Amino acid sequence: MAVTATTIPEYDDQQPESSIPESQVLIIMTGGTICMQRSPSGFIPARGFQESCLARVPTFNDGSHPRPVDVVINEAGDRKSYQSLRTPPSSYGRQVRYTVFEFEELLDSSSIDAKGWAEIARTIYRNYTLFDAFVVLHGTDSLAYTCSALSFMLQNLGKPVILTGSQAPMLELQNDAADNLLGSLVVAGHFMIPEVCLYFNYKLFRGNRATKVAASDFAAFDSPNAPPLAITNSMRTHVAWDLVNRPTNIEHFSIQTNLDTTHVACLRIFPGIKPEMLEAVLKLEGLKGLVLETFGAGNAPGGQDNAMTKVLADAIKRGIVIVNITQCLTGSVSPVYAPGMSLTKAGVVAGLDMTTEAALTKLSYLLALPDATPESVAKNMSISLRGELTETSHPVFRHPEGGLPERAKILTALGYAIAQGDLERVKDILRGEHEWLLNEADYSGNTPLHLAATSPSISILRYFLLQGASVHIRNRAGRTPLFLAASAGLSDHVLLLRKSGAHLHSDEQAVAELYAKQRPGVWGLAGVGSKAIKDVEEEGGKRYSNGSVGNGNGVVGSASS
Ligand code: ASN
Repeated sequence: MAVTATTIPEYDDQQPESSIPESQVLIIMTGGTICMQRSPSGFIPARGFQESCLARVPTFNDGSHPRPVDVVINEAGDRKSYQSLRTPPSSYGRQVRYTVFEFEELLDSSSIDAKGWAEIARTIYRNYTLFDAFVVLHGTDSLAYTCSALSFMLQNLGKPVILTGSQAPMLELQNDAADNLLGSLVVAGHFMIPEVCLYFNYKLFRGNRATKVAASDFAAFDSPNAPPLAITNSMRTHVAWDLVNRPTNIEHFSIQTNLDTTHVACLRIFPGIKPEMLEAVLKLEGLKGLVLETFGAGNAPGGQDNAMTKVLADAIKRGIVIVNITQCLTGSVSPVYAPGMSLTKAGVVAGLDMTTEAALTKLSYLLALPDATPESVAKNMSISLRGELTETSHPVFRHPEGGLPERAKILTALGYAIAQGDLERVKDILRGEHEWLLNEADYSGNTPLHLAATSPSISILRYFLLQGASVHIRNRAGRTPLFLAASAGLSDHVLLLRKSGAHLHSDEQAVAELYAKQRPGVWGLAGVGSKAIKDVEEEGGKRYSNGSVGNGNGVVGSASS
């Protein structure tokens, strides 16, 4: 899709670049009320959001005229230079630099479909290594569907993707647009939450748990079966790190774009529904999956001679996957009542506590996977792929607030164990309640993964990656773990990090190129010069036949939640 560039303010090369640490965020504008303006036919999306809505607002523009940023604008990999803006420093001592990339066609979100989701996914994929995080501006009407769809389409996501919108346009006097966008930018630019999230009315929800609950209230979204991942108040943003989902595979970020929404349907059971009605839907040509919204804990009317159950069982025998989710706002389907049990016996899959949006988009995603069979789709519908459902309920440990000295002590002990290459001791320290340590940074902003990047034991590095440690967090000097491993000349460490999706940050490139003159080998593996990621993968594949790495969580730079 083509794009339009914004023009204000001009880059001023006489001004020094800011010395305050900053994160770079790409804002992707798809449309929605947030950018709308009045017209004779009602509110319609308007172009030029950065220029008309952000450049003139001090909280979105510190007036420093930063240099433009490159955005990859198409499948061919063409780059275009965009004016960027910088927020004033946050209370965490960081600035967020961003630019707005507008889709050619801006939509009211009621018109978005799988093609639009694919365009968002592709834009993120093309620009993944150029930015620290992504904010997607979108209408609220179908926002929960887009969040859910993207959460599945973005595979092994290692960076924050935050969707937001507003109930009132940014250019209206009383609006929620400014706070929703600023909150999203701050979260994206400060906290390494590697999930597709929805930020609205000061709350950050897991995208595939969110649902629109109000047509005009500012509190338009909720995630009834999962607490918010973060809440912003007047002091700061509190991140519930123990709830954050992290990929734990040794895999690069990838996307799956061809969701099969044309072969799925959703039907809400109601008292008195005739089995023939259900049968008519299930006999639709090409139908492969149905989300059935049932009563309470998953019950549907049995009908005379269990006619309804028979219709369902016949469809399942024909290879249609039927997923049972509850019409209730909270809770899960479970076969405790006889009607629910008969659905299970007929082969209906329990969608547990998924939202309709998550169930429908997950079904579309799974049906489109290569080699998908009704059995594999049915099996995966009951398994949590991206935190979209609760498989079993187990108590979650929360570390008490305010224990900084204790935290520092544990982190120091961990640091020593890493430096000594003592994997067993590392495991002991991390075991159970100390998982929060993966997010922690020491006084110089080094996370455990930074320390492990130069540890004598590569097993510690692999262990952290498998626990979901983020490869993208930078220390106070702006360095990634990959940079440290390459500086130390540790080729195996570099390869393992690269295999997990690590790349040099654009701010590190110039220095890395200088170092590469002395040590072309290891810096080549780290991504300097002609060494393409593919070559490194192949080399890495020879050394590491299997395994998985997360590129998980933590705080961007050295801010803490
Ligand atoms: N109709 C608008 C949309 O979804 C609603 C909004 O954004 N508040 O695009």
